[in-house]
Amino acid sequence: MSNLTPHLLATQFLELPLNNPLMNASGVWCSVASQLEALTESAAGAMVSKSCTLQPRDGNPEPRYRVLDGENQPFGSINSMGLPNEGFNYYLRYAQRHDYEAKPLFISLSGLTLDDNLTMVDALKDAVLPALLEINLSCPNVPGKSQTGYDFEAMDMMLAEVSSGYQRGFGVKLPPYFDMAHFDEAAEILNRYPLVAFVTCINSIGNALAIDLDSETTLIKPKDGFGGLGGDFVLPTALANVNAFYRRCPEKAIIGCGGVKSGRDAFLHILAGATLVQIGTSLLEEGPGIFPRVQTELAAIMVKKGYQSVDEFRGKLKTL
Ligand code: RRO
Repeated sequence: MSNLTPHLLATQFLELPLNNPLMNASGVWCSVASQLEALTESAAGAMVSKSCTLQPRDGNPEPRYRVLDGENQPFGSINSMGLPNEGFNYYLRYAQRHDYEAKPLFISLSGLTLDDNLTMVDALKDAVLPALLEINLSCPNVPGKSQTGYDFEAMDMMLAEVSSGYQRGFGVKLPPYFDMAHFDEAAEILNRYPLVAFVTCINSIGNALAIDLDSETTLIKPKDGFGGLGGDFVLPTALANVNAFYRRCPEKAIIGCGGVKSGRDAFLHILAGATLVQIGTSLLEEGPGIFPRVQTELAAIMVKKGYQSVDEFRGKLKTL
């Protein structure tokens, strides 16, 4: 990395100073303490833990993640992990010993019920930590459960209850939306809640089906092969959602997630309005060494274009 890079990429998220705008996507490299420690040591500017439930979960049967390797097809992944995690207390204990000087930590909660979320929110509040709370409204892979982000009434109630329980700023992880009326309605609900300080767009595109031509078989086992899509397939959908909520929620910060494997992709997310940019599939495939690579690529693009800070071009997307 050039000496210029840290200066060029330094930014702020909700007034927290960051060395750079890159972080992991929840679910990738963040399920156990050794992975969280590796992220702390990495060049990422921030980090988030695996979405957790009140009790530990094994998740769905394997194979439950497959990379789509980019040979004869776009690069990406399909997963139906089914929320495997060590349980809320494990991540709370990690959050109590995290080095916040090194980088901010987000804790992602994905309770199976509203009550479970409220129990975890209460405990996190009582712990009085500098960790940032994110509520995952968009896990696509728990059999029999639909995504809260696709049920606007349930989403409204979740935000009302978490706001009154937590009484501090927090964020939500949204599923992708595909209809202008849904962008409008979701944003209108989010804007009712001033404590919703940030919005992460997008979770994986839910319930895709990847098939192996030779064996005529699904690539993953759970849910007859249906799973969340990540990687190249989702970048344009992610950019649309980042930009849609950036335009509609001017008081909130946007975290971009989806299809980032290069400095170019990170630049596009920031141009669309993202303050932080998450890396999922590519981090899983490449490991935490991806952070300095993408930073170097992003800085090179900025130098070429004459930008001296990411704040200069955030949200400055031009239209025809
Ligand atoms: O664990 C998962 O199956 C999972 C979750 Br919680 C999520 O939010 N997004 C995803 O693609 N997989």
